[in-house]
Amino acid sequence: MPKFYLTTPIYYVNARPHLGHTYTTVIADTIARYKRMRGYEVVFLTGTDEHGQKVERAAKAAGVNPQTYADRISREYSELWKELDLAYDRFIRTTEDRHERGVHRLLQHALDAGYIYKGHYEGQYCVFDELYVDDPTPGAPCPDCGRPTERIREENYYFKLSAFQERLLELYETHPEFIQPETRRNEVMAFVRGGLRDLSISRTTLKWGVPWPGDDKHVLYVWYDALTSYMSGIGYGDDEVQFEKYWPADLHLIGKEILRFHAVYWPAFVMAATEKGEPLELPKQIFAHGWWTFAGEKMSKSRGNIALPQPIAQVLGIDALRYFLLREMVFGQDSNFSYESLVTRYNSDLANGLGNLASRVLTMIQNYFEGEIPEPSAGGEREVAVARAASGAIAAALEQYERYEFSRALETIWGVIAEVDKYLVENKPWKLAEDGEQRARLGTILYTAAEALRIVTALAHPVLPHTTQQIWQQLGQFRALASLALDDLSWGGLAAGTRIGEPQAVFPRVKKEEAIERIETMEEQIRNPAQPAASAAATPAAAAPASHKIGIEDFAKVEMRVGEVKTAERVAGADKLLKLMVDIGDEVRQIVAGIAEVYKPEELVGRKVAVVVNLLPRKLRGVESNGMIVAASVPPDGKPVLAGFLEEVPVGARLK
Ligand code: ME8
Repeated sequence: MPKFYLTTPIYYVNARPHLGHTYTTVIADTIARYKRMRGYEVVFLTGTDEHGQKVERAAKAAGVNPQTYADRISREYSELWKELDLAYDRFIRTTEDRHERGVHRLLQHALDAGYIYKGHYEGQYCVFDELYVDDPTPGAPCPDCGRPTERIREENYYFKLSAFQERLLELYETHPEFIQPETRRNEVMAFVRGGLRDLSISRTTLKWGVPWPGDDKHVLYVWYDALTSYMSGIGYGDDEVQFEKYWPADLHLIGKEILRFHAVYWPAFVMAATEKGEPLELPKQIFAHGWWTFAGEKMSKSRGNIALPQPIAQVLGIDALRYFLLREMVFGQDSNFSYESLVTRYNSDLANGLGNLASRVLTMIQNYFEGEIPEPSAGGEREVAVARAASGAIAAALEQYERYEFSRALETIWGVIAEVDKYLVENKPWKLAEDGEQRARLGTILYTAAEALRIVTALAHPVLPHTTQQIWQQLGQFRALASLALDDLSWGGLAAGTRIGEPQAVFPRVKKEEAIERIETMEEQIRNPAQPAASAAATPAAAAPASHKIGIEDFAKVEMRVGEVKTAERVAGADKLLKLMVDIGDEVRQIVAGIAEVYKPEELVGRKVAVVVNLLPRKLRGVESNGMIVAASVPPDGKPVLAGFLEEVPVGARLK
């Protein structure tokens, strides 16, 4: 079985993960799933970058030592990836011993080959980017982040990057696929042609790093350390059998801001170790994608203008988050993020598109053919056209996935959905069902639609792993969709007579304003759990990890009481909302709660609930709400389950 080894950047632990990090990890997960369906043995590595000044400073600001801080944020990353079901195979942390062994090994080969020497640096330095800056003016702005630089004088170990200029240019020329997309390759080539200067790869100004072997004063430059994780993460310096099996990396996925480190430094570090060490192959491809921006500015933790993935996944589902990220951004270019376009796409493409098609087709098979896929008779022109569209989409989408053109692959797949929608509207199977004479024709139409749905479902699986598996099962397919070989997918594979499962809606339509409000409220709660929502935006994102724990005095600010629901009714025009009158002891409050999809109004009357009574009043769908009913939000879709009491409790009692 051929192997495919791919990586995400290892993320800095100086602040919590946001939508930008999620984007890269979602792409990697999609490629991993796709490659598995094409018969590859895939290894997908991610991890955390835990050394360097940024982390040291962030830990200090949080009042803990760097290791404790790194442990905390690294866990946030791995837990978030699990929550989002991003199925990485390996996770590497640069503070692990196995990683340090790998770094020392790679470095030793470069030392042996004479590519490292001791020198001095005196000049401006950007602490934030850990970058030496050419401009000698005191306080000169960093060319990357614009922050003022500091003057430093250091004795350093230097890496002879200048010796690799020709070899790098040759690499880019002989392997045009090495840097993608093409425009980025041109930028890198122009940079390298402009001349390469040797690179300082040690620091004496900080302690938080991999120690320099045999020289205690120095730690390794964080980028030498971090890049080597792509090798240590699969066993370099630790488990040679694994390493031999998976190296070289087939794909390093990164954001465009770290392209130079990956396309210039990294291959040079590997080349340097090859000369006197073991023969190491170079990574095969570096793909630099664009940025998610918010109102035109890069979404970044230092700017604090970030969106978080969890509330989106909770309100719309994990697959909706994935779909949006991959459909909205042309891979390689920048894209602006907005909740408005997120929810619009959800409703148009997922609820009205795939979700609606699946439920229509399956329900008709259930109703007209007792849940059995009908036998098609020889199709006419229109059936041939649908079959041709679906077969053409298989070929096109596989090619597009192969080139990592996710938005185009999704357009191709959704083209089939549109074709089938049109086919159904034109042939009106619901009308034919009224006429017994038309049964054979009806069977052909529903077979054709179901078979196209099967193909769409299989093709969309790498992007929508959860919902497509649900539809797959509803189509009566019992082998896991992930184990389907995409190369075997072809028209006609659906067996007549297959019993379908119970049709269940995927991607229920949402009300735009309401969904956005829920996402934003949840986001504020995650960002700043101890603060009232109104002040959350003013808190710098970098400070958030420190506020994970709150003092009892913070908790005491939340006044929760036992309430009893007196009346309950639906809110007109809002599927999710109920208007409740709740007795909280000294008064009866009107509270609007987003629980209507789970609880019927009549079930709630007389029920004891936990109520937050000291929230500022707010309007939901124009109805004033004076408090909040406490409920568990159950993954994956955030279904609310009301908190309650097992013993008898008096109305108005305080929860502490
Ligand atoms: O750079 N849009 O870590 P990092 C799209 N530790 N992607 C984004 C993004 C945005 N607005 N913001 C972040 C580091 N990303 C180093 C990497 S690798 C050996 C060391 C993604 O935590 C994107 O993949 O700053 C970017 O390259 C990465 O997160 C940066 O993560």
